[in-house]
Amino acid sequence: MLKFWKKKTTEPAPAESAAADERADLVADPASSAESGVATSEALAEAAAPEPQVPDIDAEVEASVVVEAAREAEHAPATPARRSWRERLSGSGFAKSLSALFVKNPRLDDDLLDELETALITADVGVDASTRLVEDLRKRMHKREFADADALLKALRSELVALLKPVETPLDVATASPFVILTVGINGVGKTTTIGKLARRYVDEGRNVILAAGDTFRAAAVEQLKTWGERNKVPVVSQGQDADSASVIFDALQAARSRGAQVLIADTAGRLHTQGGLMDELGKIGRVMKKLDPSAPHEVLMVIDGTTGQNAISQVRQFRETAGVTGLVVTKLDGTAKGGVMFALAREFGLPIRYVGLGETATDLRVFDAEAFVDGLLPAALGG
Ligand SMILES: Nc1nc2c(ncn2[C@@H]2O[C@H](COP(=O)(O)OP(=O)(O)O)[C@@H](O)[C@H]2O)c(=O)[nH]1
Ligand SMILES: [Mg+2]
Repeated sequence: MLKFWKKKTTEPAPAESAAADERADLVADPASSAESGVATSEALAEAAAPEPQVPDIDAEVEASVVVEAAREAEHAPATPARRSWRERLSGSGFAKSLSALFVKNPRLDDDLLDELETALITADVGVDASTRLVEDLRKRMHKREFADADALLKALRSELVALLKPVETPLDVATASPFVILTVGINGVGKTTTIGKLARRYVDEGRNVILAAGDTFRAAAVEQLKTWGERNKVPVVSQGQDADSASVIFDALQAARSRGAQVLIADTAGRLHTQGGLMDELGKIGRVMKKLDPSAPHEVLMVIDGTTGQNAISQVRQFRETAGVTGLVVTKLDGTAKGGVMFALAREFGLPIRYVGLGETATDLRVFDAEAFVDGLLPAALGG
C-alpha cells in the first residue's frame, strides 16, 4: 500500500537564518559528531512523536499546501557562509598536520618538502598524488621560484585547487521534472541525513520535493527519513519494513509525476543479507524506474563517509561498476576526517563531487567549492 505521510501542521517551523547558521558555525564542536543509528538526539525525540495519520487524497493535497506554506513562511535559504568552511575543517588531520608544518617561519628546504609529502600521504591524499605534487614543488623550489615558505604555501594551494577543480561540477536538478536522485552507499555513511539536508536545500530553492523510503531493510531507516520529511515538510512515500524497495521507489516516482513534484530523492539500503543482493536490488530499482521514465534516475548520488580514508576508493569502485554512480557526496568532513580523501577520489575517478557534509544539521550540506575547501584545510598565510 502506498502511504503518504505528512507533517502535522500545528508545529511552527524552526526559523533558521543564514546568520544563525554562521553563529552555529562559530560554536560548532567537532567532537559532538558522535555517530549513532539515527540523525541526532533531536531526531530520536522527533521519531518518538505520535504516529503519522493514515493518508488519503486530502492528505496529499494538504501536504502540498504545507510545502507551499513552508516556502513562504520559512527561513532564509541555507546560504553557505564561506568562512565557516575553515571553522568546520580545522579539526581535520590535513589541517592539523599542515598547520604544524608551517608553524613559525619554516626553512624552505628539502626536509620541509619531505615532511609535506608525509603529511599529505598521512592525510589520505594518496601516495601517487602526494609524491607527484611534492616533486613538482621541489623542482620549482630548486629553481628558486619561492622566496619564502609563504610562496610555497601559495603554490601548494593552487596545486591542490587544480586537483579538485575538475570535480567541482554542481548538480543541476532543473534539467528534468521530476528530477530523480537515487542515493547509494554503504550503511552509516550519511545517506539518509544527506537526503534530509538536500530536501531542505531544494525546498529553500522553492522546489516541490518528494522523498522515497527505499531503505526497507531496517525499520529505523524509514522512521529516520520520515523525521527529516517532517522537519522539512516534504511528503515521504513509504511502505512497511521489508517491503520491496523497487516498488516503494516506483510508487514514489508515480506520485511525484502525478503531483508535478520537481525533485524525487530516493533512499536505499546500505546493506542487505549479501552484498550481491544489494547490487541486484539497486539494479532492479533502476530498471523499474525506467518503466515510468526512461531517463531516470537522473543522478545516482553515492554518499561516502569522509572519515573512512582510502577505503572510500574501493567503495566507489564497486558502486560505480554496479550502480552507475554519477556524482558523489562526501560527509563528516567536520569531524575527525583527514580530508585528503577528496583529492584521492578526484584523481582516481574524476566523478563530480556535488556536495560535502560539514555537520549533522539541515544546513550543513554545502555545494562543493574547491577553493573554499582547500582554504579550509590550509593554514592562513604565514606572513602576518
Ligand atoms: N558530523 C557529521 N555527521 C554526519 C554527517 N552526515 C551524517 N552524519 C551522521 O552520520 C550518522 C549516520 O548517518 P545516516 O544518514 O543514518 O547514514 P546512512 O546509514 O547512510 O543512511 C548519523 O549519526 C548522522 O548524523 C556530517 O556531514 N557530519
Ligand atoms: Mg539510512
